[in-house]
Amino acid sequence: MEQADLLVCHAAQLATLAGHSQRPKRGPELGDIGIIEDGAVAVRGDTIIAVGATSEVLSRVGAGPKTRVLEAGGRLVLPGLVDPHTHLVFAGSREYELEMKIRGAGYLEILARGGGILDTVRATRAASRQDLIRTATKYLDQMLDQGTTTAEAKSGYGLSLAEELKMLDAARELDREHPVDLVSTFMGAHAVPPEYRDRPEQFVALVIDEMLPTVANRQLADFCDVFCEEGVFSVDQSRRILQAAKNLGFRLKIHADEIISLGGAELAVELGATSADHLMAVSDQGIRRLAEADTVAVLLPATTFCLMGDRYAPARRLIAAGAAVALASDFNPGSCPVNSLQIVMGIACRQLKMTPAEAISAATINAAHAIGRAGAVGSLEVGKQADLVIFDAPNYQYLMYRFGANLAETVIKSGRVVKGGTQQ
Ligand code: IZC
Ligand code: ZN
Repeated sequence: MEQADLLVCHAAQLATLAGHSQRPKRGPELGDIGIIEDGAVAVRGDTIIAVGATSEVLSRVGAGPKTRVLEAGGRLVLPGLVDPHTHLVFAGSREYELEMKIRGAGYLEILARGGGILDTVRATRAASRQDLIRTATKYLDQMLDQGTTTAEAKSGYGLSLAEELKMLDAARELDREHPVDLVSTFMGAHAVPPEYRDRPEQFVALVIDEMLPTVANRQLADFCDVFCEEGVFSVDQSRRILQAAKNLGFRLKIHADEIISLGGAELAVELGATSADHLMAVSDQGIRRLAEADTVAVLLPATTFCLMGDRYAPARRLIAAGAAVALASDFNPGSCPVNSLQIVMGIACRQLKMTPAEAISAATINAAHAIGRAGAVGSLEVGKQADLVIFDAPNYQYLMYRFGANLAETVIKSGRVVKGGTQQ
């Protein structure tokens, strides 16, 4: 009998999210999270070797004197949460924007005045790679503490070749050093930097001709993303950048239809993007296209909340149409300083009207699909990476109900207990 190194047992509820490693969940599938009562997970090394009812797992896997046993009685066990959209690496902060927004200033208005993203670009350019790593480590520690075990991280506050490389190098080192696994996205087309203000087409050319090939050569990012938005990058510019990225082997993401309905969702589907993100202003046609495509619709309701918007992404219509919906934090210094997926799921339930089960599917297996990692993470299945969280919640509905509290009690990343682990 195979011996387990780690055994989590007697969970009141264990949600496996199993059966969707090949294709993301859509429609009613989102509501079924594969609950096992009195559930257990057995781990050897960094891999899951058994999942099921505790009695069943104990009959298949040996627990010797060296096996660490965590009793999860009365608690909820989920796969480690996956955050598929963050702007993790940056310097500085923009708390002053809060009062500007309270007084009625819009996000794009602040950016047009040279603030917003461009303020973070100034701070990030002035920071060393080591400064960026130190700051991001603090944010990653907070994320892990709240149950996030895999995250995407975008560049896009450098906006010159050297500065973008500095950000991507920092992300690579963070991926190596920190328990949270990072998937890197190159986002040189996040904003037009001040030195190109009067010649944005030349900046697009710089992204296409210099930045993309260098980032590809150095294998510094899996994905390429563009902020396709009025006053930022047009649909035509976004298409050219993303097509060039695709030709170099990048997988694609788009900041699509966040504030103005430009057709970003349609562009994402046209280019075969892995995800279309935001979608607060997605058109009916965009919803239909997403429903027919493999492109994952990544919704970021904490951003709408922080922007004090009155229009949330149409999650119910997307789910009803058959789109594969995921959730992410959008953690960044401006539009969304929230890095807790527990909070994001809580907002998704209340404002997107997603059910607790749908929110969990969206922040685990579907989120893993949105970053191309569903083969390794996002569900509790034999052979997958042993990333799991024990929540101080008697059932999965309770996790959403206790909005604002951090209920992640024990976090296990690649088979290693990285938080808690005191339940004997
Ligand atoms: O720093 O404002 N929306 N990019 C697009 C952001 C928000 C990040 C920021
Ligand atoms: Zn974003």
